[in-house]
Amino acid sequence: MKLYTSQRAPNPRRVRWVLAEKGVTDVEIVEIDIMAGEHRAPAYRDKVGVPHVPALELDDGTCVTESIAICRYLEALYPEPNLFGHDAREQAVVEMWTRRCEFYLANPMMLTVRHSHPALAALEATQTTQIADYNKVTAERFMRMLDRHLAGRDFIVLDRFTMADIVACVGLDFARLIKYRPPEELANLARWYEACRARPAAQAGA
Ligand SMILES: N[C@@H](CCC(=O)N[C@@H](CS)C(=O)NCC(=O)O)C(=O)O
Repeated sequence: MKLYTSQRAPNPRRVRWVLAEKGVTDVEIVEIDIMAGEHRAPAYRDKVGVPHVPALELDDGTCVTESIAICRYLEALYPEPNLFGHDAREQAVVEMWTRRCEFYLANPMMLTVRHSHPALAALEATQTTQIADYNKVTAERFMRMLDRHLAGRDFIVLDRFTMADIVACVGLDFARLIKYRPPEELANLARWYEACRARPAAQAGA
């Protein structure tokens, strides 16, 4: 298998983190330079179907994009440690929190960064301050809810580290590019965040 990835890009980092948690090392890593537009080159785009990273090329040539779909595929191949839930109940609540963290935290944080970091203007048709501001408000609303949820909990869902923790932590880490830090008063969020960042696998793709 080949993983097309890009250093510092948040969605590929989710996949690198999952590989590291599972101790998988036999995936060829192919670095795509987004800032140089390599993901838009016809050879890449036609192969994977979209001008995005990450993409996982399977040995039969199938290309899977969408970071969560890739991570689910990896979980099916390498079930332990489990990141998506063992039984139906666990899978439902992990999915619920993973989607919440993606829609209400990671995506808004990503838009905040892309619409405020000068170097990322090249990736947007129009870099717009209002989009950054609006999305920061959305993300911080979710952070406050997550902070309350994390009172007395070490992880976002279940009693162990899951995909939801990866998605949320990567989303917050990406915002460090603009020197963003979550509001200081969110102590439960801060404790959880530091614990996630301290995991050895957190370094993968960071
Ligand atoms: N929903 C997709 C998003 C993929 C995505 O947008 N990747 C970014 C890098 S994090 C990208 O390829 N950006 C290129 C661009 O915007 O031109 C996923 O989860 O994989």
